[in-house]
Amino acid sequence: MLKFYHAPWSRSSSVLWLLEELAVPYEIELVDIRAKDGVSEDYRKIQPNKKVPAIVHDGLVVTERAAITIYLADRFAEAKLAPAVDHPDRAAYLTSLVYCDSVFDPVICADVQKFEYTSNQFPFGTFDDMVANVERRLTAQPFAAGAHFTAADTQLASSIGYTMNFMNALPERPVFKEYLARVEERPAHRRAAEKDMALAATVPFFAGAEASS
Ligand SMILES: N[C@@H](CCC(=O)N[C@@H](CS)C(=O)NCC(=O)O)C(=O)O
Repeated sequence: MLKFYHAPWSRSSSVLWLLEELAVPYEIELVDIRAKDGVSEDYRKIQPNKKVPAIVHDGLVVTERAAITIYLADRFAEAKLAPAVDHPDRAAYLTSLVYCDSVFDPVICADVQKFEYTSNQFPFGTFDDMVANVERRLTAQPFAAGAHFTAADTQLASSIGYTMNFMNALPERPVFKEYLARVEERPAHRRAAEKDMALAATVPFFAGAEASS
């Protein structure tokens, strides 16, 4: 059984969506990343920085969201969520997928933390360049890798949705909203969102927030 280390409403939620898209059996191991005393030290033997997501599949540990997404979509290739290695869409697929965690995510974090920097000081470049790039790509094509939904969309759409709708960190653009509308109507997305909502209700941090609101 594939074991999935997850925290609801976090970066691992895109992997939950992907698992629902792949329709493979999996078992969730909740990691309480919002625990008052921090994540249990035991978890470090799975994920060296004690972060989610992580998976264990056939006795192999995979960490880092981009690696997990690539691994799962390739291992469960029958779901057709990863262009084959010799398919022309593979280039845009890998580029978009890795971009989410190597550029999009750090750029947003730097902006939220009000870092002042120039593009050549960090490998991820500037906020304006990132927003312009994502906007340009989604104007040119309906999905992250081209004409078809792929595993790269579980990451890109999760990143856009969370940072634009919940963090208000990404500027609202019609093309981002249209893209989210396209992908979020997928049954697997709805199933994952419902599962995440139910899981969040079991997390003391969110239960406490509800009680005090
Ligand atoms: N580089 C990691 C980052 C994952 C990450 O930042 N996860 C956050 C959740 S959104 C986390 O586990 N935070 C808990 C902590 O830092 O203690 C990846 O891509 O998988």
